[in-house]
Formats: sequence, structure tokens, C-alpha cells
Amino acid sequence: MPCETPHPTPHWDIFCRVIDNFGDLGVCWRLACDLAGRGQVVRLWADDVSALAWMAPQGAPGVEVKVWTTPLDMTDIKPGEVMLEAFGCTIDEAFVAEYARKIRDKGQKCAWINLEYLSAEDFSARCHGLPSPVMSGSGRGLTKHFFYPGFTTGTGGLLREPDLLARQARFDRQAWLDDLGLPWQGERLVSLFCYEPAGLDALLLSLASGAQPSCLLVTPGRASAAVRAELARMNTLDPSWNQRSVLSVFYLPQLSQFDFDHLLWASDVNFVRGEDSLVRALWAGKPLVWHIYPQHDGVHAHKLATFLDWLQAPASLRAFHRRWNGLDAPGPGLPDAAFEPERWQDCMAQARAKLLDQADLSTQLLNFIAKIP
Ligand code: TRH
Repeated sequence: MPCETPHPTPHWDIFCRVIDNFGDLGVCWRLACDLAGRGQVVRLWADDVSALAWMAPQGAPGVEVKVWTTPLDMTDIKPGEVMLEAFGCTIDEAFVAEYARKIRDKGQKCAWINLEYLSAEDFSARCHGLPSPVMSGSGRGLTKHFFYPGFTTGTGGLLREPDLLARQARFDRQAWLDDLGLPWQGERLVSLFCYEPAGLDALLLSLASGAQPSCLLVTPGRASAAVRAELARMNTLDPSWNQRSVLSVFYLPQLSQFDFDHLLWASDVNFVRGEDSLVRALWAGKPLVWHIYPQHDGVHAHKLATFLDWLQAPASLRAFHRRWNGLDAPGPGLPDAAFEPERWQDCMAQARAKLLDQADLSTQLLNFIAKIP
């Protein structure tokens, strides 16, 4: 008769609904891989897994990807020990019922986590770890817990794989650029991952008029569409705007998530967006500009301001962010929104050092689950 393992490896079910863009899946995939790398067994349920074809073409050991159908196909599915819903997605009643039955039958604790969006706002620390008794549905009587990522003590921290710093230290910029096919001549490299930024024309003009040659590394999709449209507009208005060819533009292919880090490490300045790429750019430690995910009710302006406060961003970086995110119209009396990455380096280095002192998200999540009564 096989022996029962006293502490079997926890199995996780992570649920992810793709709202738009790549961040929902990007965060969940990264979390799944990080947990699997720490010996957990992870099943990732996502309603649209298509982006994984380029984001994670090799898959990852210990991570099983399942398409989250509606209704959920429960054939041969037994829930694991931890059930995590990302960003408030609602797990199917049938799955929750099965989970509730299982933990009751086995006398296991309820590890049902609601992973929230990243924010530097106060509520992240205030609400992190709070229990939420489930009052209705098949999970009635169970308790969910809120888990808030964040930049400060008291939050759940940020995803950071145990080998990230070692990988970064080993990174060979020239070799990576060669592999990419970029004929790099020592220009300043500026990566661009964004939506349709309000300050794109100002950035292009600034790069084209700089003393130093720059190469803009443009990610595919919305960023490249925005750049192509802006270049066409500027070339029509004034064909001589980049006459000295101080600015060159290189359109990137879709990179795997692993390689996306390399892009951020290879670049001298990183323009990022959403949530996951912001965190990766913080680890890269280079001057960064964040295109925050815009929300219709405008709450992103406050979210951006609290992030810049946490970053202790100098005035020029704040002004640049406001312009980039369309929160200031250019005009007299407004602070200068010049592109001055050399003045932004110090706060980035300090922020990175502060974050490295904080326990990473997966470590905190594992500890948190271990402590659930
Ligand atoms: O794609 P995003 O804009 O995602 C956003 C945010 O997550 C936002 O908070 C959310 O509400 C919204 O989606 C629905 O930006 P983000 O978060 O940086 O995610 C991009 C992911 O794509 C990230 O994991 C990095 C990955 N990526 C690659 O792997 N290769 C690439 O070439 C590129 C450009 C991105």
C-alpha cells in the first residue's frame, strides 16, 4: 500500500480572464512559472491562451495550461489545494462546489486567493490579506483572502524570480542585440511598449534633435501602429524633422516574456505600460516611463501620481509622465516636460534597491497561504 505523503506538494488552480491587452495573462503566466519553479504544481486556466504562443512558446515545467471554457469543462478535473482568481475574475460555481467538497471531505483549510491589480495607492496595504467570507453560492461558508501586490511593506510585493538578478548579471547586451539582428553602433537604445501616448510626437522630436544618436526599439501591436502613424504624420508636416537621422527606428518581433526582460536590460531607457512590464522595467533599473492603463473614470491619474510619489520622481520625470499619459496639454506655465533620462537614473536605482529589500510576491504568497488558519 503506498504511503501517504504528510505534506504533499500543493496543487494550484490559477484562473485568468483576458480583458484586453496582455497583462492579465502575462502576470498569471509569470506567477504560475515562478510558483512552479519553487516546487508547486500549477494549472493555469485562461479563457484566451493565444498570446502564450509567443509569450511562452516553450511552456514551463510544472505548469499545465487549460482553456477556461464557459461553462467550465470539469471532466476528470479535481481541484487542487489552492484556488487563485486573478483580478476579480469569478470562478465557476461547479469548480468552487468541487473545491468546497474536497476541502471539507479531507479536512483541509480553504486557500482561496483573490489576486488584485498592482497599485501604489494606500488601499493596497490597507486591504492586503483581508478575509472575505463567501455568503452565497456553492462556496458559501468558505473564506476568500485578498492579496494585493505592491511597492511597500504591508503589501504582497512584486513578482521576482529567485534567479532574476543572476540572469541579469550574466546578460550579454551585444550578443543579444546581434541575435536580434540590430546593427548597433552604440546609439542610445530606447525601448517602446505603450498604447497611443499623447506625447509621442514630442518624444520623437526630442530624440531626433538630441546630441546623441538614439534608436527606438518599438514593440509590435499598438506601439508600432502608433509610431508608424505618427511618423507618417510628421513626415507629411515637415519632411526634414529628422534630417540628420539622429533617430533611427527598429521594429521588434514579438518576444517571449523571457526575452522581453532582455529588451529592458539591453535598453538605456524603457517605455512600458500596464502592470507586468512596469515591474520588469523596475528590475531592469534603467530610467523608465510608464504609460498607465487608462480607465474611463480617470482614476488612473491618481494611481500614476501615487506611483511617482513612491518613486520620489524628480519634477521633470513627473512632468514627462503627465505629458506622455495625456494628463497635461502642453501650454504656457506648465512644468517643462523635457526628455531627460540622465536626471531620472538616481530615483530608479533607489527604487530598485528598496524593492530588493522587500520579499517578492511568490514568497509572500506561499507564506500567506501557510499561515491561513
Ligand atoms: O499588455 P498590457 O497593457 O496589459 C494591461 C495591464 O495589465 C492592465 O493593468 C490591465 O488592466 C490590462 O492589461 C487589461 O501591459 P503589461 O501588463 O505590461 O503586460 C504585457 C505583457 O506582455 C507582459 O507580461 C510582457 C509581455 N510581452 C512579451 O512577453 N513580449 C513582448 O514582445 C511584449 C511587447 C510584451
